[in-house]
Amino acid sequence: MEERVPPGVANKTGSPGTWAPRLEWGQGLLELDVPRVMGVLNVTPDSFSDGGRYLDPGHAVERAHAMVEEGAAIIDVGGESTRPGAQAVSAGDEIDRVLPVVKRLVKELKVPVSVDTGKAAVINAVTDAGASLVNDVYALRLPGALEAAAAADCAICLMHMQGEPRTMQTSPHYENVVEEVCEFLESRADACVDAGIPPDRILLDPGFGFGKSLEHNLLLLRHLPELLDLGYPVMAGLSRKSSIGRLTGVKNPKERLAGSLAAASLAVWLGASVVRAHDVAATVQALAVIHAARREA
Ligand code: HH2
Repeated sequence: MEERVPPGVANKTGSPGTWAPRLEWGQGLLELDVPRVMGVLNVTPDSFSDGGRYLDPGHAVERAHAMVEEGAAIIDVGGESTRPGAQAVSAGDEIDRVLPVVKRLVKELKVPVSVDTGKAAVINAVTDAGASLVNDVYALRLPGALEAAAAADCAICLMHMQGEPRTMQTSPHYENVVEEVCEFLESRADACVDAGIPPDRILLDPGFGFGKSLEHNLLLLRHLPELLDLGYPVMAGLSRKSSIGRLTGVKNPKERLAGSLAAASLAVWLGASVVRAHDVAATVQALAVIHAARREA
């Protein structure tokens, strides 16, 4: 495969790469030549930082419009919390939560709509309704998910997670976290390509906080360029997460903005093309500075 290193990020020989990453789906494409922000919209009662705020579809749609105005390039709708210890939700309940919102957003927004799900039935329902991206923390490993995503015309975000949400933070263990995450994501991307999903529809995510200690998260952040070597654009989701809380001593997730901006900025400096964030306006502003500085570099 050609060496796919984004402009401004040093490739293996030390010179800046020229690859212009992009994400495609049936009806569209998102150029990733500038870092993009994916705005988080959780229509759940129990998400770790915004649970309960957007359960009402009207409020959710309003919030999505506000995030687009603030500069979000993608809106990610989630109907099941994946925080450590979260209770599982049936496919039917998840569809009931996300589908009315997705239907409206697809009609009303000019930006692609993503759905944070791993269940085949939900993937079928939301892609039929016009969602452009499936963001799957299970990396399409749940029964029927790979087939459902391949049959739809959507882009895919494949995320690494050790274990499953309820127990993943109990005692995460790796011999070499960077190598293991890269190997896992490469094998899942290969599985997608084998199933007929074109490589330009694939985004990779190391899954910060998903079966990882603080040290694992920091190693993955520092070594993000190794993930870029796989030849796919990378997304990073560190917004308000407990790692930020541990590093800063800030207990309330909503008060972790400064730490989240530092993490998002570092991730983009190290090559991430998309940042998943709750605080869209501030993140867009931070990334504009990082992008300009990286181009100069
Ligand atoms: N993090 C969360 C959820 N989905 N998807 C990707 N690709 N990457 C992430 O880092 C990621 C994700 C957790 O954040 P949030 O959605 O705010 O919380 P909850 O899972 O409690 O709804």
